[in-house]
Amino acid sequence: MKTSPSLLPSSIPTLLLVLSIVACAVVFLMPKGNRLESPAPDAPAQANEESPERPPITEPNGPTPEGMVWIPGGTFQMGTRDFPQLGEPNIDKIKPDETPVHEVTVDGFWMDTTEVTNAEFARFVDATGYVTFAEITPKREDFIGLVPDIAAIPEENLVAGALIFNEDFDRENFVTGVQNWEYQAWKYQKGADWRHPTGPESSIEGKMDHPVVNVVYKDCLAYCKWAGKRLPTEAEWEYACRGGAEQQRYYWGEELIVDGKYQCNYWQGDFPVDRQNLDGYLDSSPVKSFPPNPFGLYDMSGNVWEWVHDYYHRDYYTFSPKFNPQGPDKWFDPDEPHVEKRVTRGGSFMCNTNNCTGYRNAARMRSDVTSACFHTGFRCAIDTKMMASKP
Ligand SMILES: [Ca+2]
Ligand SMILES: [Ca+2]
Repeated sequence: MKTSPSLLPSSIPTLLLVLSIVACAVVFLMPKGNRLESPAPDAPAQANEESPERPPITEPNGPTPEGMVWIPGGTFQMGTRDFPQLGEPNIDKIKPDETPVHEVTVDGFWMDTTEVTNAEFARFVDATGYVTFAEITPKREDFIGLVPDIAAIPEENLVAGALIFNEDFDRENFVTGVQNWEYQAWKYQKGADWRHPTGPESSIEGKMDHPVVNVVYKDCLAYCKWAGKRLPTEAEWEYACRGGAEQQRYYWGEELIVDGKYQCNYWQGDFPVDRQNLDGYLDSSPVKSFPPNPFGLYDMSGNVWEWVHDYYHRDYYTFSPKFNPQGPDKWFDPDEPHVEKRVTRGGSFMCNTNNCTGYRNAARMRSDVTSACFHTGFRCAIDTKMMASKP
């Protein structure tokens, strides 16, 4: 395989759709709810709501909720300073959006010790009757502006589903070194949703302690509201992930494998042709299958990507406020400027050393807010203001 670009397949559906139509092949569809019409320009720095002069909150103002851990506030270096100089090899596949490294202070908060599991999500659905985005059949009008002629979309392709790995991708004609080459190994799977991670024939039976997947951003918000929690900001997420270790590659150290032991669930072998199962899991693993970080958080690296609060903006680190940054006011991904994107963090069982390396502490991902993917879930946070307002 040729050298790969650093683009990552987390915002796949739009491109799959367009490529498919251009190729007059099978059309993969992904509904696009609430898509905005115009791309977001570079966002200006937003004003801090709070003075950066006061010290961060380090003490909790209530008992630690079940299944969570208190993350004492503090200051850290967000991003990476390891972006290679011109001519140096980019072994870690670091992207420019991880730079510049900058000082950030966050207040203390509670964070879920694990990704939200199928069992937890099932309790939410049972209690509320909530229907996730991937379970809703898209309408033809959802694709206005995304395809040249929405009338040309075959009726049979307007189906609910999610994005999964395509085990049967075309190995003979597979090419790397072109933009978004990874998409060749993905497909839109009819009938894939949180109860059916890889399609209607699959199920979560026996996987209730695995992270829920195939949830989009607004599904996470609905769960959070029900649980009395919220999504962590990107800064909170990275601060919590690092576990107090400054500018370390991984929260356990600098080497991916320690004493022959795998530290997180990722993909071994060259993506996508060589799918080895050396860490014990080809896809998701039960939460807590790998050692926690110093804060007691599990699977911050690997297993499934985790939605966070912030819009994705490639250059956010150049204008991010120092104190409790909440993300930019608008998204900005120059590769797909019309697609509304939020950040996902931590990598997944699909990440590997030759492509994604999303399991690094500093790695960022841009994700289409309406992409349900079989490698993406979330975890929640509670801050001291929320705790103070609890009855
Ligand atoms: Ca694995
Ligand atoms: Ca994870």
